[in-house]
Amino acid sequence: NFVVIATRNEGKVREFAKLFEPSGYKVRSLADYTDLPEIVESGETFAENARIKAEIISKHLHVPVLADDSGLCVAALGGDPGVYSARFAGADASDADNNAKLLSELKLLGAKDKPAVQGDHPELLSEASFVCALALIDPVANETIEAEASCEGYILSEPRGQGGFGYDPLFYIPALHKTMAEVTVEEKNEISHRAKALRCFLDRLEAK
Ligand code: ITT
Repeated sequence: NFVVIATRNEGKVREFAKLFEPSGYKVRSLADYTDLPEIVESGETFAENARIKAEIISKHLHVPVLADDSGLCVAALGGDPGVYSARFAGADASDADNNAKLLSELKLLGAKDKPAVQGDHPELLSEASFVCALALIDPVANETIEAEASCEGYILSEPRGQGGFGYDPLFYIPALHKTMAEVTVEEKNEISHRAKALRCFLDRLEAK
């Protein structure tokens, strides 16, 4: 038994693999297939982009496909980079490039737009949230199931930790006194946007 996830992001694959482990389902990603159609993430919302990815791949493979569109919304940047999180520093930007761009934008803002905690915690540059939208499309039954969730935190003034992916080294969770890159995959899966969205998604699937 396996679930096809329309992603090329290895960080997402690692987290989903752990989340599906108790159910006995293995995870397949786009890396396990060849000759796939091109995906253009032209949506304006996370939900739209998740549907686009699930639709293209499920139509091609003729099996139900789950897609994850996610990103970081930074309060001091008016919600950016949002749906552009993967391409914040350019089309082929690495995680390191995107993190560097985020810090430079926030440091440029300087004294204005500081979060409420700034007085006691000058190392916290802005409130932020990770958002994850999931869409499962079953092309045979012509059915779609969606879910979305977020995880709240702050952007730290310098990266910390080696785990996770993307913006995790800069995403600080006050309750843990750690960044998302300083926790294990299991710990991240207790609190992350992706894990919350998947739990909501599984509840909806079960209610069908
Ligand atoms: P796929 O479209 O192939 O799934 P992607 O990396 O391009 O891979 P998105 O378009 O959903 O995926 O962009 C998500 C970006 O948001 C991702 O590259 C990270 O930079 C960031 N992101 C999302 N979830 C994250 C998480 O749990 N931790 C850190 N950064 C995350």
